Amino acid sequence: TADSKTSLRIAIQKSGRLTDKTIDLLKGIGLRFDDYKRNLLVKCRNFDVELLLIRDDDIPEYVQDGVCDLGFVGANVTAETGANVSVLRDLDYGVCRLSLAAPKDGDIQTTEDFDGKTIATSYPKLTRDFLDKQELNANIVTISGAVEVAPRLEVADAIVDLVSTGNTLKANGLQELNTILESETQLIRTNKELSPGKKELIDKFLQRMDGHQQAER
Ligand code: PRT
Ligand code: ZN
Repeated sequence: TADSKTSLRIAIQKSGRLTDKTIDLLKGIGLRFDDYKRNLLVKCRNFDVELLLIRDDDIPEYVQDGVCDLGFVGANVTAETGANVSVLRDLDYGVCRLSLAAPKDGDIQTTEDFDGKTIATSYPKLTRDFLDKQELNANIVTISGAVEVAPRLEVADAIVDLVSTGNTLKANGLQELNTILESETQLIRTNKELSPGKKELIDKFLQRMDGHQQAER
């Protein structure tokens, strides 16, 4: 059928923290492609796969809409977009947490102290969900980067941001008070109905991934 000729389209981050590890993983399971740094859409030479290299923020929706069949993206991004996708595998890289933090020695020392305060974040949806669950009334200021300087600029009283080592918080005089979400890179799949050919390709792809991960242990 025409469908079985269609290759599997996989979204990965074009340039960022997840890019090298995702490329390494794909090479590790035997996929061969060249020139992935210069092209947006890269065909695999030995497997019915093409890679779409895009910003990580766009990956969950592209997979939701079926523009891509699979995607490698942080659980934090999928959760924030609220995209309707399935998680096929949790992977062991890109591990971090989304946390509430406030100036050390300031007037915010516990979660309750956030009531009536202003929080800067790039994760307004997850922050709102958390505040609602805790029945806290805080204002959210959405900013796209350099969130950790917002308290010093007096743009906000506190922040919600990703943390891995904690060094960035420390360097900005902030202390972590609550974890909102634990995150890692995930392999996600579209919930759109796929052709039998594509389903077969996904099964093959997963077999390779699982074999690779067992071999690594
Ligand atoms: O351009 P594009 O939109 O694709 O990339 P991006 O700039 O949005 O994302 P990028 O490449 O920075 O991160 C991609 C993904 O890596 C995130 O969505 C997370 O899933 C994961 N990840 C893991 C992290 C971190 N660890 C992390 N530490 N993403 C960001 N950080 C930042 C954090 O925002 C803070 O500024 O690192 C700083 C904190 O690090 P520590 O080690 O000092 O605590
Ligand atoms: Zn991004």
